[in-house]
Amino acid sequence: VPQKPVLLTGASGALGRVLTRALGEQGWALRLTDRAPFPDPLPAGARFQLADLEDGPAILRLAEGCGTILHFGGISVEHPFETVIGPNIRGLYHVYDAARREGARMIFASSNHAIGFHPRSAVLDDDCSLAPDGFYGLSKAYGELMGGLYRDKHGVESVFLRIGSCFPEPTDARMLATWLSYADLTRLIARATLAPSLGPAGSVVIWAASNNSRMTWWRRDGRAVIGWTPQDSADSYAAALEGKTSGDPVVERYQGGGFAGIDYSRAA
Ligand code: NAI
Ligand code: 15L
Repeated sequence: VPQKPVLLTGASGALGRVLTRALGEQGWALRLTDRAPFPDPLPAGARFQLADLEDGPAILRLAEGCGTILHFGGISVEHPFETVIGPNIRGLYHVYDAARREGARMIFASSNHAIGFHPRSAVLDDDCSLAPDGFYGLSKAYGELMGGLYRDKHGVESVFLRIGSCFPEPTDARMLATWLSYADLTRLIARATLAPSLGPAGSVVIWAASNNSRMTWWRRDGRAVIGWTPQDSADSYAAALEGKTSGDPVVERYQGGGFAGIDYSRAA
C-alpha cells in the first residue's frame, strides 16, 4: 500500500472505475475526482470530489498531501481541437503543477495515439519519435513533453503509459496487438506507484499492452525499472477476431488505426 494518499483523476470514467474498485479492494487511500459524479459505491478509504480539471485551485487542493497522481481524466478519444485543449492541455498543466508542489510522482495515461502515425510495419522503442494521429493524440504527446519539462526543471517523476486498448475484451483484429486487460492495467499501476525509483532518468515510458504475440510494433521500454510483466494475452481471441478488420487501407496501415483515418485527406 502506498505510504501517502493517491489522487486519481478521471475516476468516473471507464478505467477510473476499474482502478477505484481494484485499488480500493487492496486498501489504498484514494482521492477521487472527475467532473462527472462517481457512479459506483465508494470503497472504504476513498473520497470523491467533483472538480473540473480546468479549475487550477481545486486541483491543487485535491492533490495536497498526495504522493502519487494517477492522471486518467480528460478527453479520451478524437475530438475537435477546441474540445481537447481545455481538459487535456490546460487541465494537464494544473495536474503537473500540483505534482510539482507536492513532490508527487505522476502516472500519466498517455496513449498509442501519441505515436499513431507510425506504420504497423515499424518496431518502436521508447525513444521513438512522437507521431500523433489527431488532436487527441497530439494532446497526449504534449503531456509526455510536459512531463519531460517538469522532470528536467523540477525533478518531478513520471511514468508515461502509452496505453493500447484497455477494455474488458479485445473486439477487433487490431486489438489482438493492442489489447491491455484490466488486470494487467491494475498490476501496472501498482508497480508504477510502488517502485521505489524510476532510475537515473526520473521517467519511464511503458508500452501498455498485454502479453499479445501479435504485438510486434512495440519493443524496448521501462518495464524492468518498475518491475511490471503483463500476464494476460489477447491470443485466445485470435480465431474469432483475425478477420475483423476495417477494410480501409489507411486505417490498416497505421498503428493508430481508426483515429489515423479520421479526416484523412492526404493523397494516398
Ligand atoms: P473515459 O472517457 O471513460 O474517462 C475520462 C474521464 O475524464 C471521464 O469520466 C470524464 O468525465 C473525465 N473528464 C473529462 N474532461 C474532464 C474535465 N475537464 N475535468 C474533469 N474530468 C474530466 O476514458 P477511459 O477509457 O477511462 O480512459 C482514461 C484515460 O486513459 C484517458 O486519459 C484516456 O485518454 C487514456 N487512455 C485510455 C485508453 C483505453 O483503451 N481505454 C487507451 C489509451 C489511453
Ligand atoms: C485510446 O486512446 C482511447 O482512449 C480508447 O478509447 C481506444 O480508442 C484506444 O485508444 C485504442 O486505440 O484502441
